[in-house]
Formats: sequence, structure tokens, C-alpha cells
Amino acid sequence: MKNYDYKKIEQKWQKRWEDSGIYKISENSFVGLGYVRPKYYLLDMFPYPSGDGLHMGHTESYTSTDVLYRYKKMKGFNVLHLQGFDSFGLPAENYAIKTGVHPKETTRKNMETYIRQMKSLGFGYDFENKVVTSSPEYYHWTQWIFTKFFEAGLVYKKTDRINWCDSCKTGLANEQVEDGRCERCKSEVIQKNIPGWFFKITDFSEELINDLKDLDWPEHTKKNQINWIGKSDGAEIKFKILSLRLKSEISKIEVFTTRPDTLFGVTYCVLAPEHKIIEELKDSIENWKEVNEYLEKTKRKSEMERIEGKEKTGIELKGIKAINPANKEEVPLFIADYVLAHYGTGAIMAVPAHDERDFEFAEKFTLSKICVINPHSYMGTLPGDSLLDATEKTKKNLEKIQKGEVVYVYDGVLINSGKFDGMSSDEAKKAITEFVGGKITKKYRLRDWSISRQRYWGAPIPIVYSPSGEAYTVPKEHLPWLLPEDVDFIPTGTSPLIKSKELKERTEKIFGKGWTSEVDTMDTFVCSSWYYLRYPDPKNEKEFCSKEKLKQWLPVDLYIGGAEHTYMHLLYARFITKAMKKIGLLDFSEPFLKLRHQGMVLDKDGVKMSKSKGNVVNPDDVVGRFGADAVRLYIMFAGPLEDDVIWNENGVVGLSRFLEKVWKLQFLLSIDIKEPNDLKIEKITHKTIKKVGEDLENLKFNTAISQMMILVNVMEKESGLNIKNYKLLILMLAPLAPHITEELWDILGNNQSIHLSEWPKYDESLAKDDKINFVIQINGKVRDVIEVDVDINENKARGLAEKSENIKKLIEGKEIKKAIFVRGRLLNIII
Ligand code: ANZ
Repeated sequence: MKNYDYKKIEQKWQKRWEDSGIYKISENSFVGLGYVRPKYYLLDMFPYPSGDGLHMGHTESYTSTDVLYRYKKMKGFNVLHLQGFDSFGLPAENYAIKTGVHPKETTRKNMETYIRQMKSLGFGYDFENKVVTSSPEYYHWTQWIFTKFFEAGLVYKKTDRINWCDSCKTGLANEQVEDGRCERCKSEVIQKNIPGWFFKITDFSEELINDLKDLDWPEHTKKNQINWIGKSDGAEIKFKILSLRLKSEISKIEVFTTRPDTLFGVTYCVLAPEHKIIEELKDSIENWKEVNEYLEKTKRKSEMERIEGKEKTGIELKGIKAINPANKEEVPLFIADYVLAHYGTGAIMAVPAHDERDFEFAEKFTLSKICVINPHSYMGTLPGDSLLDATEKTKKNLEKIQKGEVVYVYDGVLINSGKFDGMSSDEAKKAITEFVGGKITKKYRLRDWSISRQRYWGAPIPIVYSPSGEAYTVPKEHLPWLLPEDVDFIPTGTSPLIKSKELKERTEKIFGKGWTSEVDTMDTFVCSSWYYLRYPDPKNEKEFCSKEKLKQWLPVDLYIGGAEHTYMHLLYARFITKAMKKIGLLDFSEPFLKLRHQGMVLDKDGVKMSKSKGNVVNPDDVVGRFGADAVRLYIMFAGPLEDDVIWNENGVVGLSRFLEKVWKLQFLLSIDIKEPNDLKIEKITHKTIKKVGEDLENLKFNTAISQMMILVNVMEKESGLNIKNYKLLILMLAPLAPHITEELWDILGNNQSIHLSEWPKYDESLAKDDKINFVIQINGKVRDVIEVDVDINENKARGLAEKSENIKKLIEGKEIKKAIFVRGRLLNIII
């Protein structure tokens, strides 16, 4: 074949790989190939099989892991790299509602498309061992894990206000609400009181924060998780409640504050509208009618509206007061919806001089403000001031703060605080808490994970209820607790499973008359939070994964996927791992040791690809027009993995040309194999092996490719290209462009697949840089650094030093007493 016919080559090898099963994982590959090879567990975020097929984001991240998979294998690692499908979920169900096609059918068809596309890109997955979350063989174990959590008290049922999407007709976890909207359909989320099951993720808040420090994850991802968990150090302080009519204490409230040092600045207290004590205080509240109206009004608001509401709202509880435990002063008590029931204690002490929300509220309700914190190392600026204004403003600002005209939210030195005056905020936090008998404590924003979904296409929650309503887990022998098929898909707000005759009969047949099955399904994030534990043992019918295989493969060495999963999937997976460890199912507590995110693929104008903009590039189309190898190379060459990639067809053409050059080099080979190689080719080949290896280790695919381009240019120009060096080039290119390299390898007379070859080794002396950075000192001080030949001698070094502008001006007219030359490093001129 004279010309590079990518179509023919790619089809030929994809078929041969399939027929010979070179990517099949065998028992052998799970336990080591007869001799001990280090393991490497490489994981992709598995796709949701949507009707749109594979998108370019998948193409990018799966190409990167396919390159690493091939590279690590060549390096002698025993690599586990499988693929699966996160195949439960709403879109398939919504499609079923529209068309009547069963989600099972849609999902099967979509998966077929994905697999065909992944094969067409040359990805070396063993699809016979794929993991499909909607298959009974898989959700058997999702349910089994649920039952284990139930036994250990890690899952519980409660009726609570939860996020509700009225368009999807289902409850949502906090993590699935974005800016007050459903992350799937973008409709506004409301609050609804319904019973549901919760995972006790909050038991692990502290660990989930602390263990991040040992992980090789992007810093911003760690930070996002920490912020999401939202730890606050503070104190709980009790305030007595006084009835003005009875002139006696009638109750107590407990507030949570991060600033007990501001206790002397409290001018009112606030209860969340849902606070239980309100019912108890009802008889002493003189304006109950208005209060009740306010309570009704807030019920209709979403949490987001409450936090971000433009104007603070609230109502004073007339006839009662709260007593500040520090100075025994009576302060008004309000109900206001900027205080949330689920955080802290659902009650706050308000310090308008030092808290912005309280300041705003106090302005609106004309409440007093008492400044109790004096800025200690006061810079003179307040947020919004420029530093230049500092001096003039210092005095004015200080006055404003002290008068309570502006809010000062930082630490400082206490004033107006009795015997605590002069203390720093830090000292006072502890001292004041102790003084009033409060308790130092921590709070987290993280809520327990609501996992009940009132939808069809999910793993049934494996719970049955006795005739008296008590919940029991479905026993092991009845798992998987199958998703019934005789259901109507029209969402009504109650779970579709409720109408299944088959489920009803099955439950009564097994458990007895009057027994009922839970009808909610699990959040699909439960299914995707443990799939990486199944990959090492995807067909095991007795366990979710054998102990032996867990021990051999886990944790995951490298996980690559989108940054949008920061707090749902990645947090849930960490929680599941920790919870499973706690109950003895695992012996490690972090699932993913190293994590990297791929950037987004943008269109040629730098705009995010989306269906609505009509700028989506379809992998089938570009693979058809340019070939899989060119597409793979382009997407890896377009920039560092973590940066966004601009999809530009001209760029793909460039990479096709590069592959053509590689192809044509075979015709330039010296006939005589023994002919000595050109030294220039020899050196750059070894340098390239070194660089490409290092770059692939560091996921710098783009610079690995550019180094190979340099090598190919030299090979093209210099005469005397030896077959040995050409083979080295082909080997290095194999992980990135698996088809063309396989063909060339075959042409060069090799019988075994290039993808079963070893990664080439380089000769350190040849790979060494020809140029080095050479230091020039004057009297021991570094004055210049110049690039010189590695083997530069003293005379040459002195000559170059004297020509350097930096040095020339320093030694001009001076006598050089001597020069000390250190080979390969420096020249020190003594004057
Ligand atoms: C008095 C105070 C004075 C406060 C001050 C802050 C500054 P983070 O940091 O987010 O944990 N708070 C407590 N519970 C609340 C609830 N359920 N809803 C709304 N706000 C609540 O915030 C803790 C602070 O938020 C607490 O400390 C409390 O106000 C308020 F100069 O108490 B602070």
C-alpha cells in the first residue's frame, strides 16, 4: 500500500483486535500474568447512555485514558481499564412517557451506539465485561449495599421537607439543586414534606474534609468539596425566653453562633419559621394572627429565595423577649425566613454591627446596633475602599464602625463588653462561651443524602413493610428485588411502582398477606457511587466483588472525568467507600487516589458545544472524515488535558498530515539494516523516548506529540534512517495512534500486536541534552546564565562570558585575577 488509507487500516485492525480478543480481560489479567506485575487501575467516569450518543467531551477523556492504558501496559503494568454505563435515570423514562418505548429498550439501543462509537475510535475496552447499572446483576448489589447500610443504621426513613421538582415529579438531593433549580430540567425547585430514605452522609463530614489532604486531586475540586460540606466552628448559647404578661421565664432557646465574641452586641434574636418552639410559645405571643400569616407565606418559598431574597422579611413576636445571658438585657425576638431550620439550631442571636444579614434586617426594622469589636490592626479600609484612601478614611471609618453605621465583620479587640474589653476576638470566643455556660461546637452545612425518588427507572429500594407498617429489608435470597415491568410511565407525583400488580403479588406471595413493597426507587447517584468496586469482578454472582480482587485492584490509581462532578458523584463515592469500610466491607477509605479533570471541548469560536446552539461535533462524522487516529491525536494535541480544547478542523488536517509523514518514512528506510544510524537521528530518538515517556506519565499528551513531530521532521530530512529507529518511533506513537502503528508494525515484519510490545528504553547518554544552562559568576555572584554546548571547555566559556552584555559592563577596565571553571556548570570570574 503506497498511500496511507486510514479507513482500510482502521477497519482492518478493529476487526482483527475484536477477532483475536486482544483487549479481553481474562482471569490471568486479573491476577497477574504468572509473574508479579504492578497493578494500575485506570478509571473513566462512565457515561450515561443518552440518545445523542458519545459527545466530544467523552471522546477527549476516553482517548486520554486509552492512551494511558496502552502506555502503562507497554511499561509492564497489569492495567485494569473497563467501561460501563450509568444507565438508570430520568431521560430514558421521560422518553418512555413521550413515546411508550420501555426504558430498557431505549437504554439497550443507546448503549449499542456508544459501544460502536467507542470501538470506532479504537478504544481498547473489553465490552463483554462491561458494567451496566440498570441490569439486575448489578443492581442486585446496589440493593445489597443498601440492606447492609440499613442493618448498620446508616440509612433511615423520615418525613422531611425535601427539595421537590414539580416538573420531574420527584424529590431531589441538595446536591441536585443548582441555583434553586432542578439540575436536570431547570425548573424551580420547591419544598415538600414527604417521607423518604436518607443515607447518613453527615456522620462522615469531618472525615470527608480531613482525608482530602492525602489525595492527589485538583486543589479547586478539594476546595469545592470542603465548601460544600461547610464546616463552621462556633458555640451554642442558651437565651431565656421571658413572657411580659407572666413576668417570668417560660422557655429557652439555643442559638448557634460562629461569633460568641460578639455576644454583648446582640440586639435581637431570630427563630426560623419552622422552629418547633414557636408552637410552645403560641399562647404568650400577642400578635399570633399576624405571626401565623407570616408562617404561611414563608412555607411557599424555596430555600434559595429565602437565602437570596432581595429584602429581608420577618415579624416580631410581641409579648415575649429573649434575655442575653451575658448582660441580662431583654432583646426582641423575631421570626424571619433568612434563618434556616436545618442549619445550626435554627435560631440565631443577631449582631447587626458585625453581621451583614443582621445589619440589613436591623436597618429595615429599625433595631439598634452595638459595636463590640474594634478592628485591632486596623488598615483603615472597609470592603469597597481603595487602599489609597486608607489614611484619610482611617479615622472616619473607625468612627463609623464604632457608631454602628457600617458593618464590620472581621475579628478585632473587644469593646463595650464589660470585663472582656481589651480581649482579642480569638480569646473572647472561648472566654465568653464559658462565662455564659455555652458549648463550643462545630456545625456542617452538609445534609443527609435524600435517596428516594418517586420515579420508575431506578433500582427499587429493597424494603418491604409489614401490615402494621414496619420496614424490613428484602432478605438476601430475594435479591435482586426486581423492577416490575407492568407499570404505567405517566408521572403523577407518586411512584409508578405503586400501580404494579406484579410487585404487589410478589410481595404478598413471599412475605404474606397485607405486606407491601416500598415503591420509591433509588437516586441514580447511588448506583454510580460504587461501580468502580464492581469493575474488578463484574460477573461475580455471590459478592459485589471478591475480597481477593478488591485487595488486588483497589483503590483506583487514576480517575479521569469532568469537573462538574465535584460534589455529587465524587462526594457520594467517597461517602459510600467510607461507610462500607466502617461496616467491614472494604479495608480502604478513599476510592480515588489521583483525580484529573479534562477540559471542555469548545467549537472553533471558543463556544461550548450544545444542541441548542447547533455547534455540536459528532464523533462519527469526524472519525469518518479524518480517521480515528487523526481525531485521537488532534484532541490530545490541542492542549494540556485539563485545559479547554478548541475543535478546529484545520487542526485535524494538520495531524492527518503528520500521520502521513510517519507513513511515508517507511519508504525512506535504508535498505541495509546494519548501516550505522545518523548520530543526529540517534540522539533525538533517545531524547524523544525519554520525553514522551515523562510526558505521558504527567498526562502532557500535547508536548509528547510535539516532540514526536520534531523527531519525524529530523527523520525526514536526515539521510540514513535506520529501521531500528523507525520502530522506536512507531512504538512511541502506538498508544496515541493505535491503528496506523499496528499496520506499520505488521509491515515491518512483526507477528505480535504492537500493543503487546514493551515500551522502548532510552540510552541516557544519548538522550542527554546537547545544550545546558551555564552560569557565569563574578566574585561568586551569579551575573548571567547562558545556553552553551554540553561539552564546553574553559576557553570557550571565557570567550562567551566576555561577550555577554551583562558581564562585559561589569568587568570592563578591571583586571581579571583568575577564573574558576566547573565543567558543565559554571565559570566564576574573580576581579
Ligand atoms: C452571631 C453572629 C455575629 C454571627 C457576627 C455571625 C457574625 P456560617 O459561618 O455559615 O456557619 N446562623 C446560625 N444559624 C443560622 C441559621 N440556621 N440560618 C441562618 N443563619 C444562621 O454562619 C454561622 C453564622 O450564621 C452564625 O453566627 C449566625 O450568625 C448565623 F458578627 O451569630 B452568627
